[in-house]
Amino acid sequence: MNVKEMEKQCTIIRRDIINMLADAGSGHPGGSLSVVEIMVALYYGKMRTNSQNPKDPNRDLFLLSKGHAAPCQYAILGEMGYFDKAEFKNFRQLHSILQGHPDTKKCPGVEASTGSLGQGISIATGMALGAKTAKKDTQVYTILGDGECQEGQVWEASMFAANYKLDNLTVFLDHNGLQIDGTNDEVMSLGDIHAKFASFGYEVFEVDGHDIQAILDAVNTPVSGKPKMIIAKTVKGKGVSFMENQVNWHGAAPNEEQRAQALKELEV
Ligand SMILES: Cc1ncc(C[n+]2csc(CCOP(=O)(O)OP(=O)(O)O)c2C)c(N)n1
Ligand SMILES: [Mg+2]
Repeated sequence: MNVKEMEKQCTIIRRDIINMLADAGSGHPGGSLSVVEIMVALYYGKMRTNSQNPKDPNRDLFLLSKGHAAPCQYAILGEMGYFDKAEFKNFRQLHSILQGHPDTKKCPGVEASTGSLGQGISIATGMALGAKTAKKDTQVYTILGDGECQEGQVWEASMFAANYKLDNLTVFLDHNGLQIDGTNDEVMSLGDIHAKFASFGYEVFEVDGHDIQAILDAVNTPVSGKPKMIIAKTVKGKGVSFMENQVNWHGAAPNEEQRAQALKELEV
């Protein structure tokens, strides 16, 4: 897909997210909508994937460390043919392959079960070291939330990634400024997050997290001997006017009226 096609795909993914959440009556719209361009750029514009053989040994690996944004990953995996899109209706239902947070035992294309904040990046660093040890050229990608960075485990994983020179690991920070119950600054300020990640040994980039070309440019910039951190400035709830930058849309589903309004704003 070229960038224009990916931009259009983002709208399709946003529509799927809204429909999944409205059908389920629960879930996390804000943080799902803020990562759409990052994940579309990775899945459609960068990673080696194989929807017909999700365990293809030559695939790259993606882990959603901020696992509550699962609807975005499910929308992409469904649109790419990892499973039947009819499954979208079963999001958050008992025994569904589409659990509220990604479940690697249930959902094809999900590399690890995530949702307990901090764990995804830790698993990603282990996978990146594993690939290097096996002398494979596997690239590992993960996305952190900014609230998630308040988890100590994020920093242990970062220290590990630098120590083992994991230049096959790319970490995105979805920097939307909001978390579950307020702004980052109201809850626990991240301070100079760029300097912090740089001091932990990352090569740090900053991009507009809704600019697919900028995301791909950062992803494609070669880095040697260091893990890569891409700080993506994003808008929580991006694409749906009444959800944008609203902390109360962290974990609430649209009702039927709100679904209709959102879909009207997301015409393909
Ligand atoms: C270890 C852990 N503690 C608490 C939660 C509950 N929780 C889910 S999302 C969230 C806020 C995360 O904020 P952020 O990382 O900024 O996510 P985003 O803004 O991208 O939605 C919290 C506290 C969790 N999933 N895991
Ligand atoms: Mg956030």
